[in-house]
Amino acid sequence: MLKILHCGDIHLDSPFSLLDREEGSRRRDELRRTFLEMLQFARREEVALVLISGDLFDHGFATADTLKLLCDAFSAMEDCHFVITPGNHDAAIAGSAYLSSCFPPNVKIFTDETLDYIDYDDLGLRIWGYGFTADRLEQSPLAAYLATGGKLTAEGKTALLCGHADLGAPLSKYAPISGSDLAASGLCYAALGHTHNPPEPQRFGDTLAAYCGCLVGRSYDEIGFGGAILLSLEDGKIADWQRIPLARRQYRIDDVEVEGAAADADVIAAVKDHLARAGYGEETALRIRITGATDPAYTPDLDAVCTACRGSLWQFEMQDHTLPVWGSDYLARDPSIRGALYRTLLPAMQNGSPEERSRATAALRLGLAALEGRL
Ligand SMILES: [Mn+2]
Repeated sequence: MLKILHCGDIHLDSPFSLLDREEGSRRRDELRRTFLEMLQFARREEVALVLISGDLFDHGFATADTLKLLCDAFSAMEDCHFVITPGNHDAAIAGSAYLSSCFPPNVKIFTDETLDYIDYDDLGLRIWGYGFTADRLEQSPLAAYLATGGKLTAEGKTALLCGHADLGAPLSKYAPISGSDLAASGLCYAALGHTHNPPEPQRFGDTLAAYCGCLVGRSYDEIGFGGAILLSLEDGKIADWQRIPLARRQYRIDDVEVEGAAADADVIAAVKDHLARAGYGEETALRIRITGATDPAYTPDLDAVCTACRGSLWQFEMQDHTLPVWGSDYLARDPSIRGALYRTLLPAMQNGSPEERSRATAALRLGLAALEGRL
């Protein structure tokens, strides 16, 4: 059994520019620590090869400390091979660590846009790869190679591809690789990077194409525990693959339905019930979106709900996606100005864009409160 670890989109030394300096520095430390923990995992699993499919760094210029940490860690695993294929956030441009630093001999870096390969005779592997040399790569290196009549399979070797790519997005500026080219390639596995929230791996002919996703989520745009893919090969075929969560923290966005809510107590009860079932703790940054039809006379106080429900969560925020139309037949029939207000705003609340919905919802709540003397 031959084990390969596929990781990417690590974005070491991310600036975390939305956070203050201290928190940004803490998060960069955490990212580096998780990367080292991933290498410890690879060592425990006796992984023979680590594929890093781009965006190891967040930009071309990694700090000297981070580079030293990496090179020391790679050197300490001299029995393990590492392959790095630079992506759009860590392109092999002038001044890049990839061109100037002394990575140890067990690390191979693809620094050219043209598809090329490295043979690992000891492992029976041929690893194909390419690297971004700018912040975009508008042609598919795989398509260009296949167009020359080149073959990717090799007698007696299992052929794998490692690269930062936008699979199935022909107009993408980030190495638009197509499923039909993968199907024609005869590759066993395509280790892809670029998509931080990884979709399910897809099969194209003999090729299993997988995104590893990011190692550690950095915001609500990157959901769940990040990690890597552990691939096991037997007799030149994939015997098993699994996602290994490695991040210590996660971002999550959950919807909680509060149909019929008429007071904060109703919302608090629904959110607490959801949290009790989900079992999140200090490892989770949670955004809850409350949904459903609520009493027209009720305006949720999101701060109050947050304070009541926060518990031990790492971060907690709420968004209101409810519509104040619960039991609103009386408003639909109301001949007074209240009914007119409701009937005017209802189409935008039900069919408008998210902004129109939220504006119409706020207008109805405020309008009803004013008309009913609750302001
Ligand atoms: Mn990335």
